[in-house]
Amino acid sequence: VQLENDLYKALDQGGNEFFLHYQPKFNANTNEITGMEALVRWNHPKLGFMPPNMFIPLAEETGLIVKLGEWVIRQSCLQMKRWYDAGLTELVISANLSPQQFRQHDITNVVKEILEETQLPPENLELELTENIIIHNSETMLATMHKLKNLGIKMSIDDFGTGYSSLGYLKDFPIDTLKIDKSFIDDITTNTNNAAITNTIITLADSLNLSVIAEGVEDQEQAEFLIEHGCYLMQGYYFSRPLEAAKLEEVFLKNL
Ligand code: G
Ligand code: G
Ligand code: NA
Ligand code: MN
Repeated sequence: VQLENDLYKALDQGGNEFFLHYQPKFNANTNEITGMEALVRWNHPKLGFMPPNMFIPLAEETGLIVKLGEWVIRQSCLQMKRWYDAGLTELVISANLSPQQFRQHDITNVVKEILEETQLPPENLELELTENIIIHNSETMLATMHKLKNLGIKMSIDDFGTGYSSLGYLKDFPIDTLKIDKSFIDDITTNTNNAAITNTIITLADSLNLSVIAEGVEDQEQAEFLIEHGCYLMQGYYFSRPLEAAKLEEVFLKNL
């Protein structure tokens, strides 16, 4: 309860206890960074650095994720606009959209207003939807996805392969990218089942004309396996951990 109160207070005070780290995404073909995922961190006034696993689930349960998520999208767009203005017009910033956030009635307007306010071109923003959002296929859900997509943003399905979504519906979703869950990538070179699942997702994405990216890539063998099997977009500790903006610029955006 204390933590819940602190979270509420931190959000009420405008969010300056929060900050974002950015984990780059790479194209292993061109060796270029294509964008970055924003990941929220909380510097608690008494407890210090809080890992997201300690407050994201709480934020979800209490509904505070709506306000926190809005803060994340706004900060992501503000940061990406700075990079855009510095000439990095091809990069796409991704923010995670939680199920609660997706279900809030005015999510489309929230995103629309943030885009207008920050002047970030919509195609430079991606929302990562967890597969949980889409397992309960419904008209409302589909309508929300289309409204979001019609803003001109990109959308991906995060942690793909873990959520038992019905593959038959996938073709109806206005999405751009499938993000293969880390759990399959972990032992991709030793576990033939996970290798087969990964290949299936890559093939599926290809036949639906979607992009595919692997998350949680930790070593060269995994990267090589993915390239061999037609997945060139990757994210993971092998390339980079999530970094603060200044560090990301220093290491990966050298031409700034
Ligand atoms: O950032 P990792 O670094 O530790 O994140 C742990 C978990 O918290 C992941 O499941 C990640 O998706 C989630 N997470 C991090 N930032 C956000 C965010 O801004 N919104 C949501 N909904 N989840 C986030
Ligand atoms: O739920 P989501 O897919 O957004 O989770 C992102 C989480 O995964 C963050 O906690 C991020 O720090 C973590 N992560 C990203 N790349 C790797 C990796 O290569 N290995 C491990 N163990 N975690 C990673
Ligand atoms: Na994500
Ligand atoms: Mn994920």
